[in-house]
Amino acid sequence: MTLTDTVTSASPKTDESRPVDVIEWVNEISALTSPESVLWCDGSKAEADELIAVMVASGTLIHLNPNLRPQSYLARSAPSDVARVESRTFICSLDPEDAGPTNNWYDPIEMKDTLRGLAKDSMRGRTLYVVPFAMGPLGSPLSKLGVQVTDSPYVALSLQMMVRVSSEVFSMISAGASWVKCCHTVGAPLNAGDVDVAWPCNETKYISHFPESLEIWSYGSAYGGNALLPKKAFALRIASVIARKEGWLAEHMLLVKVTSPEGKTYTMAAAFPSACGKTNFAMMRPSLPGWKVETLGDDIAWLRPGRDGKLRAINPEAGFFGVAPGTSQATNPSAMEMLWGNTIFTNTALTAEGDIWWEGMTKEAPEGLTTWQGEPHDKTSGHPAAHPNSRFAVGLSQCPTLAEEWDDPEGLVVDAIIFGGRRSTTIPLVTEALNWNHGVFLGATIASERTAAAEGTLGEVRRDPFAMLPFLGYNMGDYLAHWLEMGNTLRVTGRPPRIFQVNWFRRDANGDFIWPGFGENSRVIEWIVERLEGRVPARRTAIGWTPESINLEGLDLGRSALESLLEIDAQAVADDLDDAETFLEALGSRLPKEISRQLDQTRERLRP
Ligand code: OXD
Ligand code: MN
Repeated sequence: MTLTDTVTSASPKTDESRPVDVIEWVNEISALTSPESVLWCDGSKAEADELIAVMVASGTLIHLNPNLRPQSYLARSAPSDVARVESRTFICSLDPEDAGPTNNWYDPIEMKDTLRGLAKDSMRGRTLYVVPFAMGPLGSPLSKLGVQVTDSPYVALSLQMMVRVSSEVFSMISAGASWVKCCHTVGAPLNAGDVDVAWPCNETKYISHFPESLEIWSYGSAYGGNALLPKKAFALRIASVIARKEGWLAEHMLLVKVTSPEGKTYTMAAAFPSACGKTNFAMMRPSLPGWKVETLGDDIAWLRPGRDGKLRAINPEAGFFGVAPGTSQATNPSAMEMLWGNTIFTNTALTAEGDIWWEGMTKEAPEGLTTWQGEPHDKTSGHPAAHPNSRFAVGLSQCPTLAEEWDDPEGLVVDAIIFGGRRSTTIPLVTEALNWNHGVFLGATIASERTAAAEGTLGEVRRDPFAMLPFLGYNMGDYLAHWLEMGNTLRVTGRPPRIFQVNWFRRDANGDFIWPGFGENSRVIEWIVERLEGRVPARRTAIGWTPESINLEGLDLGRSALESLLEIDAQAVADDLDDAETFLEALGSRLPKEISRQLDQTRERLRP
């Protein structure tokens, strides 16, 4: 049976399990966008095979050499559709104050009008896929449901790798569960006789969120977070709004389980801005003997007080959409192992043998590469062969370090929350917050330097509270207040996790990184665990508790290097506080007083 047969035979007949309100919504979108056919997806292997067959035939997917990379495919995007577009991402709350000064606000009624105008007949000649999905284990008290409609088979297939796609979701919606509407179109209708392109999209793009009606509309892009709506749009922007109402947290955090040599286990959730190595941390192979780090998630965590009152976390996703360049045997051997096959790559280079390659995978680029744009690679050109934001999409189950609890509906009790950023100076290797509110202040003042791959001035420090700046669905000031409030709740029901701040990226006078990072970060994890177990004293400084020492055994790093890593330069910290204050003051009256108080107290502690 071809995909088209499936479409025409399956669509008109009413499936009893399909909820009436989902059918009505799909009919409404379908009447607006005029697709050629409608396909209700179920997440099965047969469906994935059909989607792949359609895309290989249309040229959207290149079948990689099955002897080198079984069941794996490469997609090449349009050159203008290669990353999340923050400038085209909108929060359309009724009151602009509810979006706050850190978001692009747009009037919801006007936005709906604009989108309806753009979406009119936008799916002409295409199939509309209806994808029901769960964020988190099906039936877990921490999970949420959604349905994405999309006219991109690439997106429909990627969703199968990234989230739990299942028609069981329909039964749960029929039984009354709430769900988020995710409407996506690439905005590239096909008229009779038109020849399709490999990566249809539109130069006009809108990624619009309607927090009051729990809806997302995405127009014009098929790339990553713009189009895979369960990820940043639902699991962070919309979920953060739901979480505030319901008393939990939707965070841009990796989630790991750490086992000490004594066999004690700890769950850690860590927030880092984009391009700080979250995926590498999530799959860390500790250099310290006897330690184990197991993966639960690399990008998003939902944290909620459980029935026992303790803060519990799940990863709402079921796959990775990782940045490829820089991933290698040295930086992330587990990821390299995980990508053995069954993977969709986007915008990587293609080798002469039909395998993928990206900058950093090996020292030297192989001969005969084809670039992400499908051209022969000229090594002397200075242009990378893979796009700096090229990606792999793969299911969690392929991760060799996956923790067995990854699908536990109760989630894991969080012992430590870690904040980090990319800072050449000022921020020590590791600090422990003095208490929950001080930890919230540390999260509120996270900043990270722009890397060469990102827009903006190299090295410029961008404030990115909780690494949520592009991902928060409501007012940043209200968000900080919510974090403070969560501390109050957890103090009553249980014990809030301890909060830490790390910085792997401090540089010496020559501009070289002082800390080796990657598996050696286990030395910092060891210190964190020792703190949790109350086994090591620490130095109380103006910005929190810092180590008296870190285990450097077997590492070619002297005491003086460690001192530089832990150094607190009072002037640099004071300047950093001024910068943080300027950022925070822009939140106006919604900035919690407690955050200003934490800032004042830090300044006071800095005084000689
Ligand atoms: C991501 C990001 O793609 O944070 O995960 O930008
Ligand atoms: Mn991310």
